[in-house]
Amino acid sequence: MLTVYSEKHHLRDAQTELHGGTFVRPFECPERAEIVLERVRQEKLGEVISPKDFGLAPVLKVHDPAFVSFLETCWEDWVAAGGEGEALPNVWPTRAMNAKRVPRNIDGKLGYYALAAETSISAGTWEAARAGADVVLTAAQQVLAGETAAFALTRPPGHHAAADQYGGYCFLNNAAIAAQFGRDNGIARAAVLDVDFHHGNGTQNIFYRRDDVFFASLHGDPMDAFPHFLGHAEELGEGAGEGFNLNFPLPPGTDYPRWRDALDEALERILAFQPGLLVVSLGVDTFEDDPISFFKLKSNDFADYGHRIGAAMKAAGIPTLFVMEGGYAVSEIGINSVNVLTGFESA
Ligand code: Q9C
Ligand code: ZN
Repeated sequence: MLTVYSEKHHLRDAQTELHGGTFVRPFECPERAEIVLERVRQEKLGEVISPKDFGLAPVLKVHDPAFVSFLETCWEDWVAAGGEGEALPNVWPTRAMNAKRVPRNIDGKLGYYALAAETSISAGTWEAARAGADVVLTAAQQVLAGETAAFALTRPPGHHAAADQYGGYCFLNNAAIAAQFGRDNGIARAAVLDVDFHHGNGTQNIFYRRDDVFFASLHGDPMDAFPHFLGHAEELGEGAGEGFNLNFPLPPGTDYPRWRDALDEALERILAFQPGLLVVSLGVDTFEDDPISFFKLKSNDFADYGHRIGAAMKAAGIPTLFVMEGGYAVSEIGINSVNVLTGFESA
């Protein structure tokens, strides 16, 4: 399997995350991608190539232009306004405010566009996120040109980012950008399977009213887990999109047999949809030792579920694009994510 990778992810190297009432070095750190790359090479997964520049057009098919401009200039606006640490929101347009305008002031803008407070915006964040979108688009193009599968080894992750919101370590929704790119390049129906521990609220929201992109997610029940306000089982899609959204919220302590049953059901529903492309939001924070999550998957389980995805997609001739999302047990992130890919290859 081909891997696409850009060194530019190093530009996303924030120093502060609000966690447990203190500032910590972010869980979503540059070593994550370095360790995955090392494992890709060690396991001889396949060639590793650099991304092409796709410009912003495919990003703007998914994201709001004013939101993208905000991300582009946020850091310099923050510094110009006297910010000393990294840019963080501190006020939100809550249910009681019914906001209709995007404020001019940077604190107002941060609150308007942020969905959570843990994720700081730092120098280089925009450039890294942009390069990450190019990584995913380059991998998507390979799959559309006939590759059975490809791996977009990208960070920062994307699945929490909505059309005009960032947070949960995510800025641009890489999986959604790829699915949309497929739609715009000859694929009538695309599916996104989100196996990250957290619900892919951004991806769900982007496609919620559409019947051309099916979204399925297995995740920690939002009653107990971030992002807390989306990802319930009764969210089935709206309007034309009704029936094209599928959530499996799972309780604390969920082990592999239970998780696998949900995966099998999701795969069945995806096959029934007959997509021309599958995008897998590949977070490995379902691992038993993940520091911020509560599922109990072991390293071997990742190979098993990779095999299941491979068996299902290969039998149906559906090309598959893996997009890196979360996973914060850094020392095991390479083993776990590459196990999914070699499991897929072995099917
Ligand atoms: N104090 C992804 O896996 N905070 N994002 C959770 C920890 C946010 C995870 C609470 C977690 C975001 C892509
Ligand atoms: Zn996650």
